[in-house]
Amino acid sequence: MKDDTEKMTDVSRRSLLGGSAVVAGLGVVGGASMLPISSAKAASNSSEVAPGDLDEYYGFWSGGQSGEVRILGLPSMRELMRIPVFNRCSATGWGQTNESRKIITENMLPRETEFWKDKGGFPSNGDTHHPHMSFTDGKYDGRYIWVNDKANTRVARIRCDIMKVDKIISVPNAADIHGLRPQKFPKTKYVFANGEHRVPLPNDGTVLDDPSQYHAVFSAIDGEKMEVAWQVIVDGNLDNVDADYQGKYAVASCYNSEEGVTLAEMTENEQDWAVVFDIAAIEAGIAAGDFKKYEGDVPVLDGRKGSRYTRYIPISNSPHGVNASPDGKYMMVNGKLSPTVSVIEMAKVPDLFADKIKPRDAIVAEPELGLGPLHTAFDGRGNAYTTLFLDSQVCKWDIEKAVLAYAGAKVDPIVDKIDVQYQPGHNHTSMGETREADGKWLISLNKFSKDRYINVGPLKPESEQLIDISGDKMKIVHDGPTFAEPHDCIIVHRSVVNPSQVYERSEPTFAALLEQAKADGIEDMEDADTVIRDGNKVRVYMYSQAPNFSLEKFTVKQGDEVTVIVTNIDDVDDLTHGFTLSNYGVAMEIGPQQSASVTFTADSPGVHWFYCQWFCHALHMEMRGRMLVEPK
Ligand code: CUK
Ligand code: CUA
Repeated sequence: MKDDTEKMTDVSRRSLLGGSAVVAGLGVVGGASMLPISSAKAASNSSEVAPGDLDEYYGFWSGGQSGEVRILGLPSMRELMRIPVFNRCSATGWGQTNESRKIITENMLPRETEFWKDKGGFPSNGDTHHPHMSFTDGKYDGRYIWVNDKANTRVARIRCDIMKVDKIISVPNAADIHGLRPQKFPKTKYVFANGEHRVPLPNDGTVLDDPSQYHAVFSAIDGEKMEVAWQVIVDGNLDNVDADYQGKYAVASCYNSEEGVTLAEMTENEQDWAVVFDIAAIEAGIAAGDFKKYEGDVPVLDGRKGSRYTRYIPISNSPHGVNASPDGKYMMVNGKLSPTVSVIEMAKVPDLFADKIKPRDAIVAEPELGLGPLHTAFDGRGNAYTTLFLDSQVCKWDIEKAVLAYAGAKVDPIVDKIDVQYQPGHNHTSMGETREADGKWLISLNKFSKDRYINVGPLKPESEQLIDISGDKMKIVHDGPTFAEPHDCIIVHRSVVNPSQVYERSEPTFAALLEQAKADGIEDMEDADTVIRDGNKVRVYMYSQAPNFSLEKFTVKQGDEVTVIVTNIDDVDDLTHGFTLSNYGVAMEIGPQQSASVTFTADSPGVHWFYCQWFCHALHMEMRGRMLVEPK
């Protein structure tokens, strides 16, 4: 590996030395208009955000196997918030409150509901990889962020006004959602989701160890309704995906064209492929009834080779990331085991579907960048930035030069390389997956931190590095450790996102609670200090206002099913209260103007203090009360 690294550095040095000759030569070949706009002004960003100053960008980070999504501020790289998604959160009660449990369980498939019935009701882990925001006209519109769960084949939606999940759906027929991207144009209608692993269809035990009967399934989710709109069976498997800037196509990578089940089988072929989906053809196919149904009442079309819904473009060798350039012209398919990135020209795709060109003719560039290209980001000035996993580098390259070189011109598209510490997976530029790519910041999400931080034991953090890309040369300006394991992120200008300070009382996620209160005769939760008994069901209504709960105590009987409903009537920003019930494993967040509830069985008799766990007032320690449980 060391030899390779040294070799690559040499190559990159040579390319850089040849840089001026390349530009001179290019003038002859392509004409002056082909020259990249130079950013030689040596612009430089400041990554310093002084205490009290605010960041310019929001970063939305997936949390990998932690199951969450995190919000960072950029360029300071301060972690601002964690959004529990597929995980169970001790701080906020996500996964425990009735409101979150409803969101988590309401769209489970019947077989899952059955499976999880005696196991807590739902899985409490997840594996988030790809958080992506909703688009309008190729730009972020600040409404939603969708994210996949590879571990349990789900997709969640985060509402950006409250920065909480409002929908989670299970995807039938597919296995293990990995790649995920929303449509960019005209407005996100579909969220495309790749079922990475091949399984039998239906996967009910009738087929087991016969991989020839396994399938990978591509899904289009209606992002507004949060329902699977349609699915397509493909050959091979599905890794990453991106949508074009016209709303017409999606492109997914496949690293297992072999349809193997062992490592040796999956890596056997020199070439795999990218599969292109024609959205209009698929919608026409559904209208014409050309589909079958399996689980979940979803039309499933056959998009295997020879179908009119798809085209397969051969790509060497086990490709991974798929990234649309912000001008909408190209789709980059990153080689992984091949040192190349294959550039699909989207304008050629209609000819591909019309069979006027061969699949490989849609490729207009294939620069050799270094070892292990995984993902590519863009600066909006014609440059691409590709992570090289094996070389532990980011390679900056000129897209148009790569196109010229592929056509035979003697030009070197490589502009710059920088070492990152170590083994980068995803990278992302500020606004870089939108038409408004602004070329200021690049983040490299590195899988290994090794010696970069003081030792914390055998489990090391991952490492993320902030790179200034405003000048000709890339410059690392910040290292940050991170817990398992952000795969991907987006960097969104703060002007796009405008979250609330307090909850609206009309908030839909607790509307059902207010209905129940009304039925219990409580018109206004702001006056609630009521205990309703309904057989062995007890509903305890109280409000919180720093530093008080409206009930100093309440009494229930051992064995009662108790629901505690707390409304935070403070309407000051940042005045969150909590409700923790000692020795019952109960805790939840109640944000300003929020109502929240939790249900448990009072099977432990005696005196149990409840207290507020968000430090809210000088008398926060005194903000508590007693649950008295009478023994049977
Ligand atoms: S994947 Cu992890 S580095 Cu899940 Cu987008 Cu490429
Ligand atoms: Cu309310 Cu602490």
